[in-house]
Amino acid sequence: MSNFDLQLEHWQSVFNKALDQHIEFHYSGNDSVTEAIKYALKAGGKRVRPALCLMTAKALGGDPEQAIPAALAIEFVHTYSLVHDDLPCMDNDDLRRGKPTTHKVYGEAQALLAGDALLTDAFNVLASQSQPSTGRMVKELASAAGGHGMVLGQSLDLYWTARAGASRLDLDRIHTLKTGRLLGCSAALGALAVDAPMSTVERLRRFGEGLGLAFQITDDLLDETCNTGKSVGKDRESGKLTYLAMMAPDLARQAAKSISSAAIQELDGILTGTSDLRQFALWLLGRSS
Ligand code: GRG
Repeated sequence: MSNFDLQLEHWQSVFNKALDQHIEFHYSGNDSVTEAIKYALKAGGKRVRPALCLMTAKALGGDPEQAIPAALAIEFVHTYSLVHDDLPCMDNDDLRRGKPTTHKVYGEAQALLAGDALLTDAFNVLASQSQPSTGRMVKELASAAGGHGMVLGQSLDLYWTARAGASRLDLDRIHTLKTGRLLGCSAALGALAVDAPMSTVERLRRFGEGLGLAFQITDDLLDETCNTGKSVGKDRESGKLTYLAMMAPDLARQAAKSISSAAIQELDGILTGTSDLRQFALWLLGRSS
């Protein structure tokens, strides 16, 4: 296990502890929607976005505890997006993280509601803090997740499924919106939580967005293996516009590398201690699950 794996495990465990506490306090009921919310939140994700958020707060010399509400809010939005993405009206997936998807266990209606609740509760968690940057953080998350961000990316992705004529620009736009915006937001919220100046927040947002795009290309490469916890090769079979539909695996790997290098350059010149973030970028690129 590398030093960085240990670092990541540390942030995952900090986050999972905070999540358990939040669940105990806010989702203690056992009604269907609450059970569906807990199932989706605890199904065992990599916690990449909260880890990036907490790591960013630390890299800027701040107290990562201050970024916990932001990390929770981001993971809530991410979890809602996966629950909705798996529904029959979207990707119609039976498996997520190697387990039955939320709608397979709780039914479509409760899964839809669980996603709605997670999205709304994310903003409750963020807005319940009283930091100078609270309003800015709410806006940052809304803009990354909403109709000019992840939702638009998802809509374009559905539009281009099984349809000819998309360009590389279309592909990059879809994934910058769908995956990049939330990773960019994770780094930006980590910076805002420790009151970093706007120029730093913007650089970190661009860093995260680049990582998101590289992450998606890696995800497409992994879709062809059996490691993702989703049905193998499903994206290609369903006519999804993937990087591998547009280029050979070697070229896709090269593209991910150069996008990731450009993202890492965003870190140059901002404060100190950004090496964990650099390692994070390299880890994302080389991940195998
Ligand atoms: C339904 C509005 C709406 C959006 C859905 C995130 C998303 C948009 C769809 C999920 C499908 C997908 C492959 C998205 C690309 C981003 C991605 C690789 C998500 C999976 O993220 P991981 O690997 O998941 O961080 P874990 O399970 O580790 O949390």
